[in-house]
Amino acid sequence: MWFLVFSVCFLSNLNFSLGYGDDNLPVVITTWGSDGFEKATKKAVDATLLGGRMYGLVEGLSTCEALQCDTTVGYGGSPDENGETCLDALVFDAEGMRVGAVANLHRIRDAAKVAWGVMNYTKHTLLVGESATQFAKSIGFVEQELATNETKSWIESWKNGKCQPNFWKNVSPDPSSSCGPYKPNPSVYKYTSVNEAGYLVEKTNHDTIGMVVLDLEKKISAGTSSNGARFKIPGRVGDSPVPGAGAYANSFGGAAATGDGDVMMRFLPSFYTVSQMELGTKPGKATTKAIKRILAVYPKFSGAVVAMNSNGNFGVACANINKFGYNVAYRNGTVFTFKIACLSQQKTFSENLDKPIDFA
Ligand code: SD4
Repeated sequence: MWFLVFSVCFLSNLNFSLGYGDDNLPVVITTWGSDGFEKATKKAVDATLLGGRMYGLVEGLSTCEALQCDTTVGYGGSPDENGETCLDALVFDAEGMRVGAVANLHRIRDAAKVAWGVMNYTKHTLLVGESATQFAKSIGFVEQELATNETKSWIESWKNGKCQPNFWKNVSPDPSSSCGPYKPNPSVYKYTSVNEAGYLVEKTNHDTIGMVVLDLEKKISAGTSSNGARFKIPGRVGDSPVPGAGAYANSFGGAAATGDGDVMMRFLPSFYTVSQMELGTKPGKATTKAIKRILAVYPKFSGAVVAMNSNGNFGVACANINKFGYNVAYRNGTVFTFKIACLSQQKTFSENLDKPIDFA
């Protein structure tokens, strides 16, 4: 039976229904198909059984942070230009639309738990930067260095490689071949109509666990944890901690995103996906529509959205990633990892697809 489940999903990669009764709840879906992400997915199911959907979500996200999933969640990964790792996280409970988030969090490892702290101990939604660190300390989190020796070596080789890649444009010296400091070019307005996706998302630089949890009562939580984009300009915040961009949930469904967050936060793909599901669109179609809206403006955009509705049907769509992995776990503890082909207008990716995507 599970083989059947796997095959159906792999071939269609658009929508999938559990085909199981409520005995399989809770169900959790997460982004990215490697080991740490799988462990986080399983942990989320187990913890949801113990303590409910928010506990499950936070334990799942925290598992990835502690394991430094692919070095791209949690401490040590994705240093900014100064070599510092800063964290973004969001937790979202559809019940009561309760949200907590932290962005550009310095020197605290437990971003998801601090985000939950924002939800539980304040009337705010999002705290940022050094002030978020002060908040975290005030509720008992320990301040510590997030950079590792590996982080330091990445920054050294980045500097030795003329600071490539980086996120500057319309500045001098030419950011595509030189390090800063940079100065703005005159006549900058002449250049600003060019739409460029910031970076290509792949295994070595993707950064986010996005998660949707459906609990025993078919209530939904969703969230993210990320160390952002590697070599970002200090102060940069991605889509992950932004409600509606990184994740979103309501009584109809939940969605979470990963990819080029500088572009994604302009489209609120998680909100859009959930809104589509609310209108009756199946999760796979809803995610595909969300991704296509971005591709229509940024054809080179790399990213993905995972979604689940309150019936436990799930769907995933992605763009310009060479086979996107995601995980689904059920109450019995089994984690299924799927790899799907992505929408793409770049031939190099279409050549590697398992099956042509239906763009209709
Ligand atoms: C960000 N969306 O900070 C995150 C990074 C990511 O796959 O998910 N990359 O832009």
